[in-house]
Amino acid sequence: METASKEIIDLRSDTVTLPTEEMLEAIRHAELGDDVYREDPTVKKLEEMAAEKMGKEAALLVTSGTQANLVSLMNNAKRGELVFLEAQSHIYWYEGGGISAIAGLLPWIIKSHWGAIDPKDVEAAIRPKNIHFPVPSLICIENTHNRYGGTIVTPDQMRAISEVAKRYDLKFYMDGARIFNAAVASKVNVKEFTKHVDSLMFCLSKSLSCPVGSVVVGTQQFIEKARKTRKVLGGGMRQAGIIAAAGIVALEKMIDRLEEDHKNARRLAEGIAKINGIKVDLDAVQTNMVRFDMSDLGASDEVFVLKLKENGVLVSTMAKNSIRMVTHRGIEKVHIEKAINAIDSVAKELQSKKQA
Ligand code: TLP
Repeated sequence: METASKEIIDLRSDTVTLPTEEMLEAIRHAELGDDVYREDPTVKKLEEMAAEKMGKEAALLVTSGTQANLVSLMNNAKRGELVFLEAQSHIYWYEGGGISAIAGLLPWIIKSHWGAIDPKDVEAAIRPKNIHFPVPSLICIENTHNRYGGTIVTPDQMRAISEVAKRYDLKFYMDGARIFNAAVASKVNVKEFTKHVDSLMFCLSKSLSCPVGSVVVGTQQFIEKARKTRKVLGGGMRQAGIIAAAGIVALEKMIDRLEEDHKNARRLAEGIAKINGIKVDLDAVQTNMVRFDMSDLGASDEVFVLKLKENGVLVSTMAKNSIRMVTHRGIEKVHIEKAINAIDSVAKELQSKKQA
């Protein structure tokens, strides 16, 4: 199965991937039950597989990455407590402020280099125990880091952060929406990353091609509590095996192929790096995303996105003059070449207007 339209090259996100034929087959034949009663064998199987893969005791299927983060925040900290977050993190930017509105937590943001917060900055942000200060309880990281363009927080960097967490008795959580991209690109087992955190989530519905779902992973006790929190948030699902069935195929078959997406992202980045008016930091292209600056073209990012769309290529904006492209299973070599050509012709058109 391919992306929704054959004419359009959709580089907006890896969330646009459609399920594989094998997933659809698995969904069709999944053994089902009521998962709120814990009677769905397919969900149980996925959760066991996920826990095992991540080297943790237990896992819980949830509806989305946003719900996974919310459940985990609510589980890891009490209302009014302080959570250390990377300043460009998805939780802080793109989850509708749920961290405060629903979880009642106080985000304390820490700037970073390419998404990897410096443990010294976390340490400096921890204030002494004092009646005036909110109680710090949690450090969150994101891996790979979305707004930095899919950059990897390395296992070494994670270990250093975990040491601060342990020293100050804080929990350590990872939004690992794309942690398999990090593992495949680093050529290490995903456990090299996950062993440093107490809990994490990863998404099935992004580069792994599933239609729906994310998974929260942690200790048995954490997941028991998460099950209740998920129910409170309206995320208790009944015959959720139809979602889990695709997730099982994803864990079995869709991880190794991520390398292809990474190669395509690299090819795309190298191709557009040669285009006049486009600035791309090739060192930041570490997984399946390419982020570039087009401020020299003399047009707004909105105009650029629209012009590209007219040329059959969909991309998204991340910030003023900053464009993101994400490679995924629906994108092949031939699409990469077409996308580079489309970007080249839009850049030329905008530059000739700028000079006129
Ligand atoms: N990211 C989406 C958009 O929301 C920006 C995308 O297209 O990349 N954590 C990270 C790191 C994410 O990138 C996302 C989704 C989520 C959490 C939330 O997942 P969903 O969309 O399933 O709620």
